[in-house]
Amino acid sequence: MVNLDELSKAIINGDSDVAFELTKKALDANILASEILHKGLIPGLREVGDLFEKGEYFLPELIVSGDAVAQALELLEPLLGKEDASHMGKYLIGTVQGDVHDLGKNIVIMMLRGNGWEVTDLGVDVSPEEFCAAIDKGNFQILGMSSLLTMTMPSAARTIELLKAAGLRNKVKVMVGGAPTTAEWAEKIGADAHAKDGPTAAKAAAALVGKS
Ligand code: B12
Repeated sequence: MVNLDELSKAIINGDSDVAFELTKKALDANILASEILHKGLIPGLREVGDLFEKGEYFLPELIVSGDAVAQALELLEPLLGKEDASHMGKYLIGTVQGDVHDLGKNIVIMMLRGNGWEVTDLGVDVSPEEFCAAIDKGNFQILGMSSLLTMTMPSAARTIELLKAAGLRNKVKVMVGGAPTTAEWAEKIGADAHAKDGPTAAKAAAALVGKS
Protein backbone atom coordinates (compact mmCIF):
# COMPACT_ATOMS: atom_id res chain seq x y z
CA MET A 1 0.00 0.00 0.00
CA VAL A 2 1.40 3.40 -0.98
CA ASN A 3 1.18 6.06 1.69
CA LEU A 4 0.66 9.50 0.11
CA ASP A 5 2.06 11.14 3.25
CA GLU A 6 5.38 9.50 2.31
CA LEU A 7 5.10 11.17 -1.09
CA SER A 8 4.53 14.55 0.60
CA LYS A 9 7.60 13.89 2.74
CA ALA A 10 9.71 13.07 -0.31
CA ILE A 11 8.67 16.44 -1.82
CA ILE A 12 9.49 18.24 1.44
CA ASN A 13 12.91 16.53 1.46
CA GLY A 14 13.43 17.41 -2.20
CA ASP A 15 14.05 13.74 -2.96
CA SER A 16 12.95 13.49 -6.58
CA ASP A 17 13.96 9.82 -7.03
CA VAL A 18 11.81 8.71 -4.08
CA ALA A 19 8.95 11.01 -5.19
CA PHE A 20 9.09 9.58 -8.71
CA GLU A 21 9.12 5.97 -7.47
CA LEU A 22 6.25 6.55 -5.00
CA THR A 23 4.18 8.25 -7.71
CA LYS A 24 4.77 5.27 -10.00
CA LYS A 25 3.86 2.83 -7.21
CA ALA A 26 0.70 4.78 -6.37
CA LEU A 27 -0.38 4.65 -10.04
CA ASP A 28 0.37 0.91 -10.14
CA ALA A 29 -1.82 0.54 -7.04
CA ASN A 30 -4.63 2.22 -9.03
CA ILE A 31 -4.70 5.38 -6.92
CA LEU A 32 -6.27 8.13 -9.02
CA ALA A 33 -3.85 10.66 -10.51
CA SER A 34 -5.92 13.50 -9.03
CA GLU A 35 -5.66 11.94 -5.57
CA ILE A 36 -1.88 11.57 -5.90
CA LEU A 37 -1.73 15.23 -6.89
CA HIS A 38 -4.03 16.63 -4.20
CA LYS A 39 -3.08 14.35 -1.30
CA GLY A 40 0.62 13.83 -2.03
CA LEU A 41 2.35 16.40 -4.22
CA ILE A 42 0.46 19.62 -3.42
CA PRO A 43 0.46 19.22 0.41
CA GLY A 44 4.22 18.58 0.20
CA LEU A 45 4.81 21.79 -1.76
CA ARG A 46 2.57 23.75 0.65
CA GLU A 47 4.74 22.61 3.54
CA VAL A 48 7.87 23.63 1.63
CA GLY A 49 6.34 27.09 1.17
CA ASP A 50 5.55 27.31 4.90
CA LEU A 51 9.10 26.30 5.83
CA PHE A 52 10.44 28.91 3.41
CA GLU A 53 8.21 31.54 4.97
CA LYS A 54 9.46 30.62 8.46
CA GLY A 55 13.05 30.99 7.30
CA GLU A 56 13.80 27.29 7.76
CA TYR A 57 14.10 26.63 4.01
CA PHE A 58 15.86 28.77 1.41
CA LEU A 59 15.78 29.09 -2.39
CA PRO A 60 17.79 25.87 -3.07
CA GLU A 61 15.19 23.84 -1.15
CA LEU A 62 12.35 25.49 -3.14
CA ILE A 63 14.18 24.58 -6.35
CA VAL A 64 14.79 20.90 -5.53
CA SER A 65 11.24 20.39 -4.23
CA GLY A 66 9.81 22.14 -7.31
CA ASP A 67 11.89 19.85 -9.54
CA ALA A 68 10.71 16.78 -7.62
CA VAL A 69 7.08 17.77 -8.28
CA ALA A 70 7.79 18.56 -11.94
CA GLN A 71 9.22 15.06 -12.46
CA ALA A 72 6.29 13.36 -10.72
CA LEU A 73 3.87 15.47 -12.78
CA GLU A 74 5.32 13.99 -15.96
CA LEU A 75 3.95 10.63 -14.84
CA LEU A 76 0.52 12.08 -14.04
CA GLU A 77 0.19 14.25 -17.14
CA PRO A 78 -1.04 11.57 -19.58
CA LEU A 79 -3.76 10.62 -17.10
CA LEU A 80 -4.86 14.07 -15.95
CA GLY A 81 -4.60 15.51 -19.43
CA LYS A 82 -6.57 12.77 -21.17
CA GLU A 83 -8.28 14.26 -24.20
CA ASP A 84 -12.01 14.52 -23.83
CA ALA A 85 -14.29 13.97 -26.80
CA SER A 86 -16.17 17.26 -26.47
CA HIS A 87 -14.41 20.34 -27.73
CA MET A 88 -14.83 23.27 -25.38
CA GLY A 89 -12.85 25.92 -27.21
CA LYS A 90 -9.43 27.58 -27.24
CA TYR A 91 -7.73 28.68 -24.01
CA LEU A 92 -4.60 30.86 -23.84
CA ILE A 93 -2.58 30.74 -20.63
CA GLY A 94 0.67 32.03 -19.16
CA THR A 95 2.43 33.11 -15.99
CA VAL A 96 2.59 36.89 -15.71
CA GLN A 97 5.65 39.07 -16.22
CA GLY A 98 8.38 38.78 -13.57
CA ASP A 99 7.10 35.44 -12.35
CA VAL A 100 8.64 32.06 -13.18
CA HIS A 101 6.37 29.79 -11.12
CA ASP A 102 4.73 27.31 -13.47
CA LEU A 103 3.80 24.13 -11.56
CA GLY A 104 0.30 25.36 -10.71
CA LYS A 105 -0.25 26.71 -14.24
CA ASN A 106 0.81 23.35 -15.67
CA ILE A 107 -1.68 21.54 -13.44
CA VAL A 108 -4.44 23.89 -14.61
CA ILE A 109 -3.42 23.12 -18.21
CA MET A 110 -3.69 19.37 -17.58
CA MET A 111 -7.15 19.79 -16.08
CA LEU A 112 -8.31 22.00 -18.95
CA ARG A 113 -7.02 19.59 -21.59
CA GLY A 114 -8.65 16.73 -19.70
CA ASN A 115 -11.90 18.67 -19.93
CA GLY A 116 -11.78 19.18 -23.67
CA TRP A 117 -10.00 22.53 -24.04
CA GLU A 118 -7.37 23.21 -26.67
CA VAL A 119 -4.71 25.02 -24.61
CA THR A 120 -1.92 27.28 -25.85
CA ASP A 121 0.74 27.88 -23.20
CA LEU A 122 2.82 31.06 -23.47
CA GLY A 123 5.07 29.86 -20.63
CA VAL A 124 6.37 32.05 -17.83
CA ASP A 125 7.33 35.73 -17.48
CA VAL A 126 4.78 36.78 -20.11
CA SER A 127 4.42 40.53 -20.59
CA PRO A 128 1.04 42.27 -21.04
CA GLU A 129 2.13 43.07 -24.61
CA GLU A 130 2.79 39.40 -25.38
CA PHE A 131 -0.60 38.35 -23.98
CA CYS A 132 -2.36 41.04 -26.03
CA ALA A 133 -0.54 40.16 -29.25
CA ALA A 134 -1.53 36.50 -28.85
CA ILE A 135 -5.18 37.41 -28.19
CA ASP A 136 -5.16 39.71 -31.20
CA LYS A 137 -3.79 36.99 -33.50
CA GLY A 138 -5.58 33.90 -32.18
CA ASN A 139 -9.19 33.05 -31.75
CA PHE A 140 -9.25 32.31 -28.02
CA GLN A 141 -12.38 32.15 -25.88
CA ILE A 142 -10.49 32.48 -22.59
CA LEU A 143 -7.23 34.01 -21.35
CA GLY A 144 -5.85 32.60 -18.08
CA MET A 145 -3.12 34.37 -16.12
CA SER A 146 -1.19 32.78 -13.28
CA SER A 147 0.55 34.82 -10.59
CA LEU A 148 2.33 33.34 -7.58
CA LEU A 149 4.00 36.48 -6.29
CA THR A 150 2.21 39.40 -4.66
CA MET A 151 4.72 41.56 -6.50
CA THR A 152 3.68 40.28 -9.95
CA MET A 153 -0.10 40.41 -9.46
CA PRO A 154 -0.30 44.00 -10.87
CA SER A 155 0.95 42.61 -14.18
CA ALA A 156 -2.36 40.74 -14.61
CA ALA A 157 -4.22 44.00 -14.01
CA ARG A 158 -1.97 45.77 -16.54
CA THR A 159 -2.74 43.09 -19.13
CA ILE A 160 -6.48 43.65 -18.70
CA GLU A 161 -5.96 47.41 -19.08
CA LEU A 162 -3.92 46.86 -22.22
CA LEU A 163 -6.59 44.56 -23.67
CA LYS A 164 -9.13 47.33 -23.09
CA ALA A 165 -6.90 49.97 -24.66
CA ALA A 166 -6.37 47.76 -27.70
CA GLY A 167 -10.12 47.18 -28.10
CA LEU A 168 -9.64 43.44 -27.40
CA ARG A 169 -11.29 43.09 -24.01
CA ASN A 170 -14.67 42.01 -25.45
CA LYS A 171 -12.99 39.38 -27.60
CA VAL A 172 -12.00 37.18 -24.67
CA LYS A 173 -13.02 36.16 -21.14
CA VAL A 174 -10.28 36.57 -18.54
CA MET A 175 -9.51 34.17 -15.68
CA VAL A 176 -6.86 34.67 -13.01
CA GLY A 177 -5.35 32.40 -10.38
CA GLY A 178 -2.33 31.59 -8.25
CA ALA A 179 -1.78 31.19 -4.51
CA PRO A 180 -1.86 34.87 -3.42
CA THR A 181 -4.85 35.79 -5.62
CA THR A 182 -8.47 36.01 -4.46
CA ALA A 183 -11.91 36.28 -6.03
CA GLU A 184 -12.22 39.84 -4.63
CA TRP A 185 -8.99 40.89 -6.29
CA ALA A 186 -10.06 39.27 -9.56
CA GLU A 187 -13.26 41.28 -9.52
CA LYS A 188 -11.41 44.45 -8.63
CA ILE A 189 -9.07 44.22 -11.62
CA GLY A 190 -11.98 43.42 -13.96
CA ALA A 191 -11.34 39.71 -14.58
CA ASP A 192 -14.34 37.48 -15.37
CA ALA A 193 -13.41 34.61 -13.05
CA HIS A 194 -10.98 33.37 -10.42
CA ALA A 195 -10.23 29.77 -9.49
CA LYS A 196 -8.31 28.35 -6.57
CA ASP A 197 -7.23 25.07 -8.18
CA GLY A 198 -7.26 22.99 -11.36
CA PRO A 199 -10.66 21.33 -11.05
CA THR A 200 -12.32 24.65 -10.12
CA ALA A 201 -10.55 26.30 -13.06
CA ALA A 202 -12.01 23.72 -15.47
CA LYS A 203 -15.51 24.24 -14.04
CA ALA A 204 -15.23 28.03 -14.15
CA ALA A 205 -13.96 27.93 -17.74
CA ALA A 206 -16.94 25.82 -18.83
CA ALA A 207 -19.31 28.23 -17.07
CA LEU A 208 -17.72 31.23 -18.82
CA VAL A 209 -18.57 29.80 -22.23
CA GLY A 210 -22.01 28.58 -21.15
CA LYS A 211 -21.06 24.89 -21.29
CA SER A 212 -21.22 23.93 -17.62
C1 B12 B 1 8.03 25.78 -5.91
C2 B12 B 1 8.16 27.26 -5.56
C3 B12 B 1 9.14 28.00 -6.23
C4 B12 B 1 9.94 27.43 -7.40
C5 B12 B 1 9.03 27.44 -8.66
C6 B12 B 1 9.26 26.23 -9.54
C7 B12 B 1 8.26 26.19 -10.66
N1 B12 B 1 8.71 25.59 -11.76
O1 B12 B 1 7.12 26.65 -10.57
C8 B12 B 1 11.13 28.44 -7.51
C9 B12 B 1 12.32 27.91 -6.77
C10 B12 B 1 11.58 28.82 -8.94
C11 B12 B 1 10.57 29.65 -6.75
C12 B12 B 1 11.13 30.90 -6.82
C13 B12 B 1 10.72 31.99 -6.06
N2 B12 B 1 9.75 32.01 -5.12
CO1 B12 B 1 8.54 30.54 -4.88
N3 B12 B 1 7.44 29.11 -4.20
C14 B12 B 1 7.33 27.87 -4.56
C15 B12 B 1 6.26 27.17 -3.67
C16 B12 B 1 7.00 26.35 -2.59
C17 B12 B 1 5.28 26.27 -4.36
C18 B12 B 1 4.50 26.91 -5.52
C19 B12 B 1 3.68 25.85 -6.18
O2 B12 B 1 4.07 25.29 -7.21
N4 B12 B 1 2.57 25.46 -5.53
C20 B12 B 1 1.76 24.28 -5.91
C21 B12 B 1 0.76 24.64 -6.98
C22 B12 B 1 -0.06 23.41 -7.35
O3 B12 B 1 -0.11 25.61 -6.46
P1 B12 B 1 -0.37 27.01 -7.17
O4 B12 B 1 0.84 27.42 -7.91
O5 B12 B 1 -0.96 27.94 -6.21
O6 B12 B 1 -1.45 26.65 -8.32
C23 B12 B 1 -2.78 26.25 -8.07
C24 B12 B 1 -3.76 27.43 -7.87
O7 B12 B 1 -3.16 28.60 -7.39
C25 B12 B 1 -4.45 27.58 -9.21
N5 B12 B 1 -3.80 28.40 -10.24
C26 B12 B 1 -2.51 28.66 -10.48
N6 B12 B 1 -2.34 29.37 -11.58
C27 B12 B 1 -3.56 29.57 -12.12
C28 B12 B 1 -3.96 30.25 -13.25
C29 B12 B 1 -5.32 30.31 -13.57
C30 B12 B 1 -5.76 31.02 -14.80
C31 B12 B 1 -6.27 29.73 -12.71
C32 B12 B 1 -7.71 29.84 -13.01
C33 B12 B 1 -5.87 29.04 -11.55
C34 B12 B 1 -4.52 28.96 -11.26
O8 B12 B 1 -4.52 26.23 -9.66
C35 B12 B 1 -3.25 25.60 -9.37
C36 B12 B 1 -3.45 24.09 -9.32
O9 B12 B 1 -4.19 23.66 -8.19
C37 B12 B 1 5.50 28.43 -3.08
C38 B12 B 1 4.78 28.21 -1.75
C39 B12 B 1 3.27 28.15 -1.86
N7 B12 B 1 2.64 27.89 -0.73
O10 B12 B 1 2.68 28.40 -2.89
C40 B12 B 1 6.61 29.48 -3.07
C41 B12 B 1 6.23 30.96 -3.16
C42 B12 B 1 5.13 31.17 -4.21
N8 B12 B 1 7.51 31.60 -3.66
C43 B12 B 1 7.74 32.70 -3.07
C44 B12 B 1 8.89 33.50 -3.32
C45 B12 B 1 9.08 34.71 -2.45
C46 B12 B 1 9.81 33.15 -4.36
C47 B12 B 1 11.06 33.94 -4.78
C48 B12 B 1 10.89 35.47 -4.84
C49 B12 B 1 12.20 33.53 -3.83
C50 B12 B 1 13.51 34.29 -3.99
N9 B12 B 1 13.91 34.92 -2.92
O11 B12 B 1 14.08 34.31 -5.04
C51 B12 B 1 11.35 33.34 -6.18
C52 B12 B 1 10.67 34.15 -7.31
C53 B12 B 1 11.12 33.78 -8.68
C54 B12 B 1 10.26 34.48 -9.72
N10 B12 B 1 10.73 35.60 -10.26
O12 B12 B 1 9.17 34.02 -10.00
C55 B12 B 1 6.64 33.11 -2.09
C56 B12 B 1 5.72 34.20 -2.66
C57 B12 B 1 5.27 35.19 -1.60
C58 B12 B 1 4.34 36.20 -2.20
N11 B12 B 1 3.07 36.15 -1.80
O13 B12 B 1 4.72 37.01 -3.00
C59 B12 B 1 5.95 31.73 -1.80
C60 B12 B 1 4.45 31.82 -1.44
C61 B12 B 1 6.75 31.08 -0.63
C62 B12 B 1 6.51 31.77 0.71
N12 B12 B 1 5.65 31.22 1.54
O14 B12 B 1 7.09 32.80 0.98
N13 B12 B 1 9.54 29.33 -6.01
